[in-house]
Amino acid sequence: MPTLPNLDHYWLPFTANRQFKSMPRLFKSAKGNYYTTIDDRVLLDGTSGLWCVAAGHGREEIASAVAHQLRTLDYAPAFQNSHPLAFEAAERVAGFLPKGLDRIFFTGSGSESAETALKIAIAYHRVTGNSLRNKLIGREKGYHGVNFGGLSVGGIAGNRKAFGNGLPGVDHISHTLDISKNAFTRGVPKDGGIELANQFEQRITTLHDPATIAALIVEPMQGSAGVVLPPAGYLKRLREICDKYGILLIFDEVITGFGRMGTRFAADYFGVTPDILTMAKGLTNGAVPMGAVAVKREIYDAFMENTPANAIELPHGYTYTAHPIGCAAAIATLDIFENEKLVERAGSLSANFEQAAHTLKGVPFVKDVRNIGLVAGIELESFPGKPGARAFATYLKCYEMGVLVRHTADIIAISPPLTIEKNEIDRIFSCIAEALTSLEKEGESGLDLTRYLKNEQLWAAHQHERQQQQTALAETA
Ligand code: PXG
Repeated sequence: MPTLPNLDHYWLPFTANRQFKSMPRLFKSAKGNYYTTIDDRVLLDGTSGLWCVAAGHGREEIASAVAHQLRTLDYAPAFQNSHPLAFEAAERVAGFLPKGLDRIFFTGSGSESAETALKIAIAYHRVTGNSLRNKLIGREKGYHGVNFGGLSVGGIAGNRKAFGNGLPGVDHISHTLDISKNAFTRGVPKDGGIELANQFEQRITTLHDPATIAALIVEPMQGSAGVVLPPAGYLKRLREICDKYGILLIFDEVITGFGRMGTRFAADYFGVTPDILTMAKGLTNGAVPMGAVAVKREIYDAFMENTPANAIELPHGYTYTAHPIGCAAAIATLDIFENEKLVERAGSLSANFEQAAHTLKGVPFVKDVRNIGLVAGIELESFPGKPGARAFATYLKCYEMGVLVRHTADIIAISPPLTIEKNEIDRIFSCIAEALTSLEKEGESGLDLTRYLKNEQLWAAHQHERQQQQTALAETA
């Protein structure tokens, strides 16, 4: 039996800690499209970690670039000093982005990228003489990380309600999910996009003075809320409305960036260029915590032109902005994307992926399948009175069968590494089908957590016992 670490001290994020510690699911290594757990289960990674390991796990190129950088320059002060890789990484990221978005601010995560983008938007209007423009608009079901700005413009009630009021001067527009009309649509829904986007204009003109709105922030495809797609024409129309009223459009591409849609960014997929674009995750293949915010050159120039010489143009930044290790990892990641044509690979696999995802139509409990690029959301009917339980049991069953899937509420989200093979795509969806079919047979007893991961439950009990003995020994000593 593998020995467990002491589970007492680590407080896990977005996790039912007591439940987890009664059934710990610990990974010890990863290579290519697979994880290995501490009891040697091999799991096909259907989720790219948390949507971040786009180029597959254990990439030597990244490991050696990072190791070399650590030995050469482990850290350089980020304020008033820098290091050459920061500039090289920014140039490379700019070269990967849609034309025009070529001034790059580095952060340490997606959440920091969201805060940075919102702050730049407000500060931009101030620096150009429009200090009244300081309201922010987000969307229902939006996820922009967990810091107060992102939380405020975000639209997932469960993430917001524990944390008070958030920022003032924030409003939200509707999400675009309508299962009653669009269930099992392949790719983006065809209808309704313009009407939905027009609600934005209606909201800002009826409830606000549009001249007080600094920015609208949207995920082109909502990831965390369970894969919510924009209907055709929706994002283009948002762009037009923003232009009409002088509002900055921010795309949060933390999930959709780096090939996930089969294009470099969702901006490329939809042919809509935002004024500001946030990223993280795939930027370093998940290997080093790092994010970035790209802004249009005009925005950067406005700060340079409207601030006194020798003054700090943007009083914002982090100790770990453009960290040398992050920059080394980002450059190595972009090299892999280029050398292996990963974006093109994702694009050409998308049709197979869509086909495989939609084989779930007709499988027990499946009420919608949504897909785009290498992303699929499978929405399940909730078990009456136990929201989320069915998707959680599906995740545990798939884990037992050797496939890692993500669950949020009663939605399963699939987002494999872009290095996934066709047979592996088929395996992910057939595993989900098998899990759901057996859950149907088992009825409510299938949701009983004591049925799952017996090995893990045994360790947890064992570890608990050991700790109790140690505490008793310490007390008698
Ligand atoms: N914006 C978007 C669009 C995201 O998806 C963040 C910001 C925040 O990034 P950081 O690096 O601060 O976590 C995210 C993160 C999931 C899941 O399974 C999604 C995220 C993170 C963890 C899990 O849906 N998205």
